[in-house]
This record gives sequence, C-alpha cells and structure tokens, in this order.
Amino acid sequence: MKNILVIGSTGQIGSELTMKLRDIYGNDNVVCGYIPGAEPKGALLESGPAEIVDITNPDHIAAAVKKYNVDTIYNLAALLSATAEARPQLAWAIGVGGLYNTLEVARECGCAVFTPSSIGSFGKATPRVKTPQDTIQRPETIYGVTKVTGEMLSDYYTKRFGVDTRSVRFPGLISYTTPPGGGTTDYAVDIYYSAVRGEKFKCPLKPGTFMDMMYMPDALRAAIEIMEADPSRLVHRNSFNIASLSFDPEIIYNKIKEYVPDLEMEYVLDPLRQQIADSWPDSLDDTCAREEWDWKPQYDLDAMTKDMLVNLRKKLLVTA
Ligand code: AKB
Repeated sequence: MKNILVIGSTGQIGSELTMKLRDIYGNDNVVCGYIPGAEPKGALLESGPAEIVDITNPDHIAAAVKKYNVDTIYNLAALLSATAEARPQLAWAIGVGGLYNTLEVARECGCAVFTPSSIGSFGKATPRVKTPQDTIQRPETIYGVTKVTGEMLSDYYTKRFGVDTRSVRFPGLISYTTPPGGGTTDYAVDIYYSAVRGEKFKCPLKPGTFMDMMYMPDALRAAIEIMEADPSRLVHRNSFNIASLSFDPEIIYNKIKEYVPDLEMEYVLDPLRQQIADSWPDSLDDTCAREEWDWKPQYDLDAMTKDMLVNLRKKLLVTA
C-alpha cells in the first residue's frame, strides 16, 4: 500500500489526480497538499487528509512526508507557460527550487517522485513532427527551461542517490473539471465552454497551429501507470513522450461543430501564446513509453468531444 503526497493538489491535474489516487490507494493514504489561497473544497477536502505544503518551503514538504509516512510524492506545482513568462523568477522558484526541495526530502526519506514535464520542454531546434524521445531540447520559454532542468535534475537524483524519479511529458490537457490557467494549450478547453454556453469562441492561436493534446482520463492513467511500472523495464525515466491527439484550432472547431452546429469561432490572436506555440512540436513520438511501460491512450478526438460536451452540460446545467 502506498502513502502518497500530492503537491499542488488543487490545480488542474492535482484536483482530479488526488481523487483518482484515493480511489485506488485509499482515501486516508493520499494527502492533498495545497497552498493558502488555493484551499481544497468539496470532495477533495472531505474525502481525505489535507496539509499546507508550499513547495518553496522544504520544511513543509518534510513535515507532511514524516507525518503521513509518505513513500511517493506527486509534484504538480508549476506555473503554466504563459503565466511563467509574466513571472519568470517565480516560475524558476517553483519549478526548479521546488523540485530541488522535493528531491532532497525524497532522498532523505526514501520517497519516489513523479514530476511532470511537458511538450514545452522542446524548442524550435527540435524536430517538429513525431518528435523523438531523445532529441534536441533547447526551449525558448522559462517554463521550458524549468522543465528541461527538472528532467535532468530528476535523472541526476536517480543516478547519484538512487531516488526513484519518473515522469511524462504532458501535452495540453483537456478536462471539464478544473480549468487550466495561464497555459498555451488552454484554448482547447475554453472552446468547449464557449460551445456549451452558446458563445462565439475567440481563438488566440492561428489556424495551422498544431500541438499535442490529451484528454484528462488518459493523462491521469499515464501518471499512475508510470509510477507502477516495472523499474527493470525502464530505459528512460525523465521524461517519457506520451501522445494521443494532435490538432489545430480548425480541426477541434469542426469536430465540436458536428455536435454543436451553431458554434462560431473568430481569430483574436494572442501574440505571446502564438509565439510559444510556434516553438513547440506539432506531435510527439511516444514509442518508448509504449515499449517500456505499455502506454496506450484510450480517447480519440471524437470520444473526448462527446464526453466533454455531456459532462460540461451537466456541470454548467445546460440542456442540449
Ligand atoms: C501549457 O500550455 O503551458 C501546458 C503545457 C503544454 O505544458 N498546458
């Protein structure tokens, strides 16, 4: 039985991953780590333990790990790409300083650590289509710089200190539960909200801007399966390419229009997000994840779109 601490439990991934981990490993065995101002609410608060864990404070991490006898840490604290450009010093403090604090506690207390990387860890020099697992990583954003640093630091802690670190490079994540904030791929969530609310969607990215995306249930499964994987099969650790969908604004718009024919979209470009998206790959090659721990996505664009629309309508209490 694992004892798990989720740092960043109330964010886009954390709010769903914490609940899924509780379903699998037991409510009492998964601690919701949060920062003041982002307190857990509802089922997340009521179903299990919660502690203030500010990743920039190593004492917070150590205290929670010792109090709950934690053996596995999911480190989900991060500023997403566009927000990070506005606050690069904080992005570094959380993404790299926070990871260092986490790895040090893990080294002292014998914890395994999952820290997501991202398609943002690549840059313009990276092969753009079917980006290989091992390739050039020269990102142009502070978000990407923290992600590449995180991948290297995590691998270093495994080789040097035997800390069990593992990771995946998440694409843009799409979910109806907790909205993302400050990411470059957020438009692919926002367009569903516009469709369900009957609003015209203002797309911040140009047609032809392809990026990898994934439905949240697949992403959660990936985070859990990589931590459960047989270590003797892992050639890589930090961090695995995973992939499921690659589309541009026109493709997702036309897919949603199959179910919401009245949806309208206009392009109102956001220069920062466009610049970031233009530096990221169109699609990743996830062969190594498939070979080393049997990764396989379950949702295609059609299945995700149907599920998103049904669940967002329920959430926003809109009848079809
Ligand atoms: C972002 O857009 O910043 C994130 C990511 C792809 O890492 N969703």
